[in-house]
Amino acid sequence: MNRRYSEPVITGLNHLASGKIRDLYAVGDDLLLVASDKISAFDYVLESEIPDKGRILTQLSMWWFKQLADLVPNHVISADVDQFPAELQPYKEELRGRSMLCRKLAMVPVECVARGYLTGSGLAEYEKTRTANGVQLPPGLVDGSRLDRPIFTPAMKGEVGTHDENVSFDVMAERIADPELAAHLKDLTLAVYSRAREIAEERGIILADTKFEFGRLRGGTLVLADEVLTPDSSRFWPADEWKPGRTQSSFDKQYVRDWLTSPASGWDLASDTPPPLLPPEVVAATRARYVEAYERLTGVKFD
Ligand code: Q0Z
Repeated sequence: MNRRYSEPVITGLNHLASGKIRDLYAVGDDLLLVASDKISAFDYVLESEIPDKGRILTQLSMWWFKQLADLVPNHVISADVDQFPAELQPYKEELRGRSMLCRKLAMVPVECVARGYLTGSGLAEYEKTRTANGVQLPPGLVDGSRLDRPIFTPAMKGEVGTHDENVSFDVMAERIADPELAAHLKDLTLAVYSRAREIAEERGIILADTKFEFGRLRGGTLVLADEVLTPDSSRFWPADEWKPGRTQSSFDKQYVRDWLTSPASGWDLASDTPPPLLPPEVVAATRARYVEAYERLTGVKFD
C-alpha cells in the first residue's frame, strides 16, 4: 500500500513520532500531541487538508475527557497554549487549539476496541463463525446491527505495515502476561464506550465502535491516553440514516468517499495510485460535517 507519512510539522521541537495525521513531541518529561488537518481515506493520507480538522478533533477529545473523568483518569496536563511551558511559547500560534500537553505513560501495547454495532472486521469474523474476537454473538446480525451489550475486541500490533490483528481476550491476556490488567482494560473500555455511546445517541450520532489506548503512570495507575472518541478513532454514523443490512454512511467522510469513488474524480481505488486533490466543495462539505459532529455532541458552537 502506498502510504505517505507526514513530515513533523514543527521544526525546532523534539519530534518523537508521527502517525498518519498526528505528531508527537517530547517536552521536558512530558509529551505534546499535535493534530494536523490531514485526512485519510481508503488507507491513503490525502493531499487535500480539511481546514480546522485538527482543532475540532482536539477540542472534541478534550470535551470527552471531561465527560469521562469520573470513570477514568486521563493523560492530559493542558490544552491551553497559554499554560504551556516556556519552550513551547514560540510555537503557540501554530499549536493553539490543536495540541495537548500530556503525561508520558508506559503504554499498554493493546488497542482497546469496543463495539456497540457490528461492522468492519467484527462483522467479517461474525459471518464466518458467529463470533467477534472469540465472543459468541446472537444469530441474525447484519452489517450495522446494534449490539445490546457492547463487546470488547482488542487488537495488537502485527507485522509492520499491516493492520492490527484482532485477538481474543484470552490471547491478549496471555501476550501482556497480566490477567488482572487485561480484565481492567476490558472493564474500563466497556464502561467508557457505553457512557459515550449513550451520550452520542441522545444527540443523533451513532458511535458504532471506538479504539482506546491506555498507559500507566509510575505507580501503576491506568490512564486513558491519546485522542478519544473522535471520528479518527471511532466510527461515527448519522442516526437518522442508520439502516442495518448495508454499509452505513460515515458521519464525517462520506462526501470524500463518495467523490473519490465517483467518475468525477477520475481515480480508481484498485489502481494503486494516490487519490487526487479534493474539489473545494467536497473539502467544505467535509469540514462542515466535522463542525456538525462537534457542535451536536458538545452543544457548543465551534468558533
Ligand atoms: C501515543 C501516537 C502521535 C504517533 C505514544 N501519554 C502518552 N505516553 C506515552 N506514549 C504515548 C502517549 Cl499519548 C503515545 N502514541 C500514539 C501519537 C503520533 C503516535 F501523535 N505513541
